[in-house]
Amino acid sequence: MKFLIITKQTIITVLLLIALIASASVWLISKNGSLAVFGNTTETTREIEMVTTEYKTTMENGEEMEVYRWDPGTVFLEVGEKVNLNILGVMGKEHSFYIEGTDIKGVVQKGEETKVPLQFDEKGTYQLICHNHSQEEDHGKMIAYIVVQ
Ligand SMILES: [Cu+2]
Repeated sequence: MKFLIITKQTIITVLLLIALIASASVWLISKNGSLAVFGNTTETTREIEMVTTEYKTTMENGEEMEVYRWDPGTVFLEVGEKVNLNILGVMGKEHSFYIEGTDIKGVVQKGEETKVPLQFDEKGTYQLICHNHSQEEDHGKMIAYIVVQ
């Protein structure tokens, strides 16, 4: 008999607990849902891998000719897109570079990767120019083309 009296209160308590857990679950699920939507709209940064390479040849007169290149020589970006240009120094000891028409500059050293964050507001072709290898005696200038479209 004593047990029955307690049961009435227990049922109410259990019902209240169930209601509390249910509403908490609904709140958590909706919260997770909105987080997922937020995650989908977060801007992502695209990674583009680039290396420094070299072409070498021996001319008919026995002279050696070498040129340094950025590889790939052309990269494509969307206006406003966030990109990390990761340049790994493979050939050549050092490449000091700048991107024409911007404040972006840096150095790529052999065996090291240089991360260059990019974001352009205007369409156009921007030249990634190496100071060290853009003289007339370098035969081919070391330039990559960043095409923003
Ligand atoms: Cu260079």
